[in-house]
Amino acid sequence: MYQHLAHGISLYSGKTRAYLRYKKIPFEERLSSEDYGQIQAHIGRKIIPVIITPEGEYIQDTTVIIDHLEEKFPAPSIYPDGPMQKLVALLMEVYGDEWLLLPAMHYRWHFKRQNLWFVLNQFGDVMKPHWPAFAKPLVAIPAALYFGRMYKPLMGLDENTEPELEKITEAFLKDFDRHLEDHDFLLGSRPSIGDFGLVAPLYAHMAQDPYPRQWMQDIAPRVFDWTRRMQNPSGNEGSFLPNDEIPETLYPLLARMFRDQLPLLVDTVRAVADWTAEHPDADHFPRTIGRHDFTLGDAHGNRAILPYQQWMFQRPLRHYQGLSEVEKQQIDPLLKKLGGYDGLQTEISVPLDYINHKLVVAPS
Ligand SMILES: N[C@@H](CCC(=O)N[C@@H](CS)C(=O)NCC(=O)O)C(=O)O
Repeated sequence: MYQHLAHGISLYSGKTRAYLRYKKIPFEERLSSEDYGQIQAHIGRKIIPVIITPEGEYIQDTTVIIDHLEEKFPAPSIYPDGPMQKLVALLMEVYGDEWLLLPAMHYRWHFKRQNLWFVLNQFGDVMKPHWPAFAKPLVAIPAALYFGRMYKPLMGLDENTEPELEKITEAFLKDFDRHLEDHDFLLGSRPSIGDFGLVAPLYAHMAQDPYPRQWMQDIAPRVFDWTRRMQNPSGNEGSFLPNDEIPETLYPLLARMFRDQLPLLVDTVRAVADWTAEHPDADHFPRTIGRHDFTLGDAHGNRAILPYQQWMFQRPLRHYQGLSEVEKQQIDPLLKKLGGYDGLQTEISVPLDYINHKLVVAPS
């Protein structure tokens, strides 16, 4: 039996929970202050979700957890065999994990009047699960004050960028909803790593917190249903589309990722190389390494640079750059049309690895 140290209110927990259920891997989910103590001791910081394997190993980071379990439970794989579908799935994982985090934080914390009571109760349940219900929200106030403020400067959200983020998120939800008219998941009737990446922000927070939940049900009811399908798989999931097909209804999602997120990922690669040259003695990367400017629709913002995002970006990049010339000839016209071609030529001069829960320069 695997232990899933996770919680319903936690965005990334929704990714691993959906995966564990889809793969029918026996697990127990729990989270208490004692668990957090163990997480601190084994991982070095209080972060969820964490998996404890039947052998007692602690694993953190949803991507590391999933890839560890994919080796043990290979079928049905969540990585498509088709090179194009695999690229799209890996790109959508990065988009869900690292970009849709912005709307997830915004739609939780900016709409406090509608969300705060729900969030305080959930946070209180994590922090003091055995306290009486009336007292739980009180204990959560300091944490809510912290999370409710820290994300804005980190993610470059302010009165200029927030309205643009809302427009972009609405367009994304409507496009994804349109796609789900014809398909159960991104690439057919079987979920891929891309679906698991997207469901992290789209379940908790977007399809659970009162304000975005109602909004999603109104403007993108199929996306709402998909979040439920992802969290409660029927067990009958089928297959990826034949012939490595990428449905045209995914083009707007990819184009949006290439326009909004890809420039930031490319600039993060540059910043990681610069930082490494400036800190030759550092044995691992801090969470942030300075700040960079970005564009969101018609607005300009400034946000923290997260080297972790390079590590995630390396996954689609390595896959794409490892393809044969023949495979690339099939893929490149679409990448050019949607605006992703140049970004995917990025050369990583300082590859990163995630070792002992720390980001380090990959050993050569
Ligand atoms: N990239 C990580 C992100 C995990 C993460 O940020 N988890 C949140 C809860 S949803 C957390 O515990 N944050 C506390 C922290 O980062 O210190 C993953 O995929 O596991």
